[in-house]
Amino acid sequence: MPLDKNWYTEEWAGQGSAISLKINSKVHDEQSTYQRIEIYETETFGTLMTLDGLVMVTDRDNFVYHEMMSHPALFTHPDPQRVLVIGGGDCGTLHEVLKHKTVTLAEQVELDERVTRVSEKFFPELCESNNDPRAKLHFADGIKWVADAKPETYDVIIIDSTDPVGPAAGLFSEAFYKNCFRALRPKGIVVGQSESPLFHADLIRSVQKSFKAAGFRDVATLFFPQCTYPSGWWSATIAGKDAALANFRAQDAAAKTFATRYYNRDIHAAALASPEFLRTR
Ligand code: AG3
Repeated sequence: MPLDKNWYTEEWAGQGSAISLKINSKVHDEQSTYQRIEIYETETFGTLMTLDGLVMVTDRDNFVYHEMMSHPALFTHPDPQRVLVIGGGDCGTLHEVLKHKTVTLAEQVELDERVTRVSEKFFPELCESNNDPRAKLHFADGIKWVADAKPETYDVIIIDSTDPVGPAAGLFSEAFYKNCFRALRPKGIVVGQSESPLFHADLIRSVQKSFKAAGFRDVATLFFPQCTYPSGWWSATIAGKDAALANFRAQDAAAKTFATRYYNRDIHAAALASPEFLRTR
């Protein structure tokens, strides 16, 4: 229920809370084969994209999410060359991945081509690297893509999904993580967005358990603020095929050759600290 017609509101079902952003205008509205894609110009958060009424990206705060979905994984792998992004149709994660000079191939597998086309128009800075010769954009089912991938194809797999409902639900399953495990080369790293620590702690625990059950040796959750997502507090769960996650390339992160606005070596270490209610070790 909107506060008034000049506000966009995402109500957080069952949580008695919501996020509202003051809107100047709605600039795009379409029903794609998969979902409703809407774009708004907000008063203070820049452009906003929602999918089926849920906040995906705003200009103002997407950097936190996209940097935390990519740099911790890439600075944990010793030499990330081949990277797969599942989902991520707005291309913000891809853009961060391509900042790493070691990367020779960054494949993105997004189900809904319309999300990418709309993002190219309304979020040009997220799509800036789409023409990088290392980037390959595929529009296909990520679950099937990973199931069909040759064993030991990728160094890093990033699961930049929507909430675990509808077509994205399978991206939170042990069966999918087993296929990720198989598709990763030795020393491979997988990371998936894992929702709000405050609202979805059970989901985070289940994602951690499923990664372990799928064979990953070390699993950890990264925590970071994301003020326009449910509860304003978000997470990504990272797993190492056969490597310990605490040994990230801290020196390289400290001496990184590209700009970030949130991620740095100390943020990386701090993000790995677990709240008491989610401690696993
Ligand atoms: N990833 C979406 C996270 C889920 C947000 N959930 C919500 N608003 N209820 C977004 C893709 C960004 N590349």
